[in-house]
Amino acid sequence: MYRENVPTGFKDGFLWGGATAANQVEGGWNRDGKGLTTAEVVRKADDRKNFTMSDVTKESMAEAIADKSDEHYPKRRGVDFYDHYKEDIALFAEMGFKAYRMSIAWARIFPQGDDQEPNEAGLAFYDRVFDELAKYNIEPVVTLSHYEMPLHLTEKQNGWASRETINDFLRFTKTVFTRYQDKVKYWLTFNEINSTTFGFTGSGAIDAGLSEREKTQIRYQSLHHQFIASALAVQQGHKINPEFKIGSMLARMQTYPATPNPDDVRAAQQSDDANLFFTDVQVRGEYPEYMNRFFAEHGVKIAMEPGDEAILKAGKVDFLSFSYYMSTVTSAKHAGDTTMGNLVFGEKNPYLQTSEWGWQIDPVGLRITLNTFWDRYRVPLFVVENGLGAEDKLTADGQVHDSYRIDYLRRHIEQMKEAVKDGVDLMGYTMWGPIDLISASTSEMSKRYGFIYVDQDDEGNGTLKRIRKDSFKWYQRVIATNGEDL
Ligand code: BGP
Repeated sequence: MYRENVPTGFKDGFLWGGATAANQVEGGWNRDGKGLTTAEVVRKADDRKNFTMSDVTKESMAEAIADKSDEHYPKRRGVDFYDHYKEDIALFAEMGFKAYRMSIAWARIFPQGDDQEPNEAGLAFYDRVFDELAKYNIEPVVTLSHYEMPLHLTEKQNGWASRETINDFLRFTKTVFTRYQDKVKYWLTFNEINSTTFGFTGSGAIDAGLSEREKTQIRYQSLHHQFIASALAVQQGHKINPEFKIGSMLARMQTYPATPNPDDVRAAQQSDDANLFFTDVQVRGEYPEYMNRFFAEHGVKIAMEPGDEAILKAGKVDFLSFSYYMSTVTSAKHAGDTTMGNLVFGEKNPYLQTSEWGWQIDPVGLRITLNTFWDRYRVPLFVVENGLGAEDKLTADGQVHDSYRIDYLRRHIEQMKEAVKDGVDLMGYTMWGPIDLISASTSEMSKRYGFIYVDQDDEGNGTLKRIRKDSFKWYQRVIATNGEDL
């Protein structure tokens, strides 16, 4: 639409805040009737490799179930938000948060996943959290499934590999949509839904020992079930409260060609398609053609039921949210040096620096991504994760001087503002991990993202004391000036 006045900055009511996930902050893994989840049976990795359901076997699961401690499973302890939520929310409020993205642990509400009645103590916990947020006018943004599910559903039906899980999920979503309909307006269905095709713990489908082809098959079938569950949840939610805004959530992988060689450019385009596929389904409401060729070439056959296509069409999301940490590079021959990343490995970009974990820092890529999404989908966008994992050090004066984090966030917010001036409709920004938490990929505590330091080490030793880092004051000012003073 033609307009003479271009936006000059973030809109009024912009949702500034931070994002966490239940299995990375809560702890209290067996309190008040909660069941065990898939995230709580993955052992702490000895190296810094990503975790997947391939790290879980029937034997390791049995071992984990028998182990009633949190010693080898840091996601069972989190940072004890379960007992510290009042203190933590007060700190978020002190920074001026307008929004707090969090997830509900499905197994607090339905401990086994297939229970017919919800666990009242679990529901009551989230009531307390939402009421606390309301005290400070902080809007909750709730992820329904963030990298976990009740473990019993994995034991019984191999998680999302089974179509039956859709019904279990919808019983859960109906319960929480109904219970919290006056307390929560913004919902996300599946965190980083593309993680399922990498076999992450959100899929709950064990694939250890399968061939690559079999893994691909089971992962895309699990994904299809999640697509259907998400589309049905969108419809269910809108019926319960038409004011609900329900979004999708993608781990965005901005990909560049290694050179201007058209073969490399095409390789990068293909890699980008492989990332946009998920939002194509959830925002446009149908499988895109280019995936048919991929499925045929990889021997994947999606078992669809009659009516599935109509469900996807009728369950389009209201907005698109995504995580953005880094960008990556692709070439036709994959000749370059590789580097680590969020979900995927990629080739090195000589123009970019990396985090201590090898993730390539690329603020301009965020502007490119925002423009790509807006151009392709024309729905409001929400950056619900972005941040820098670093090994923060407490200095002798008991402080954390994290100028590197301020620098990372500032540069990304600057580019977000550029995208807003480019005309992108951006709803908000919830950076990842406002309080230090357990890393999703490595289960380390020492990979810290927060404005708030938590005194706990990788082994779980520490007082759990919360300490404001230098970045705390900085973000407070950013929010107070609606992103003008960076
Ligand atoms: C995203 C996940 C988060 C989170 C973040 C940082 O992929 O949605 O749960 O943890 O990445 O990743 P990590 O914890 O591995 O550093």
